[in-house]
Amino acid sequence: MIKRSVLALGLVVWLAGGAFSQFSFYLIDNFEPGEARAAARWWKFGNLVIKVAPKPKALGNDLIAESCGETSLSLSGDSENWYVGGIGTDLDIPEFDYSRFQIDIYGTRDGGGKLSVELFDDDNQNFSIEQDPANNYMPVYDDKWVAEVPIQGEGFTRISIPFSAFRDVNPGVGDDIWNPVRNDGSGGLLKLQLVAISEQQAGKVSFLIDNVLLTY
Ligand SMILES: [Ca+2]
Ligand SMILES: [Ca+2]
Ligand SMILES: [Ca+2]
Repeated sequence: MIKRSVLALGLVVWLAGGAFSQFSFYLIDNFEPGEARAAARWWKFGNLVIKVAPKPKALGNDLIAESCGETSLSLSGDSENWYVGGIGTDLDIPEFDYSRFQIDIYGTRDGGGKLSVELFDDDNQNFSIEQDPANNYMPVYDDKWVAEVPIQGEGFTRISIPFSAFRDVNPGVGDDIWNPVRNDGSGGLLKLQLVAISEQQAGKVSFLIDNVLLTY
């Protein structure tokens, strides 16, 4: 009993340390009921169907699965030419001091594929990402950065991508420089999109995501 209290106290101290340390993480969403972040109002595009769902049971002890709480976001849908659809959210990060994007992904046997992580930074100093509906919604004045990650099988896989691994997919548009920090009137990093791509040209995806955050 004493042992357990000491352990619990240790955990509380550790958690408090994390909460107050200056450079810990920026939670975009963990999809827990009642914990929706102000910044995390997701929009949806394409054929993707999204819903908050109970977290699947883990096989045995699994620290990452435990960190996913009670509920996750389920994403599923059929693809047309590999493309299924995606979700996006605006980001509002006054003090940006992060070096990585992190997400936990729970795949399924038949619904694998890839997740395209897309970040947009403001390069024309107007706190807005202007996009061209006639050109696949590509930014007109700002950078779009992309990294693709495979969706593994069942269980939560924690993915941590350094921003240095993202590539600018619109060279010549924006300044082609990763500048997520707010300064000189630029809004810095303003938007995140997650786009699902199936394994087959006419296939489907089915997976869950959790703990979407920026960290270092
Ligand atoms: Ca802009
Ligand atoms: Ca660019
Ligand atoms: Ca830029």
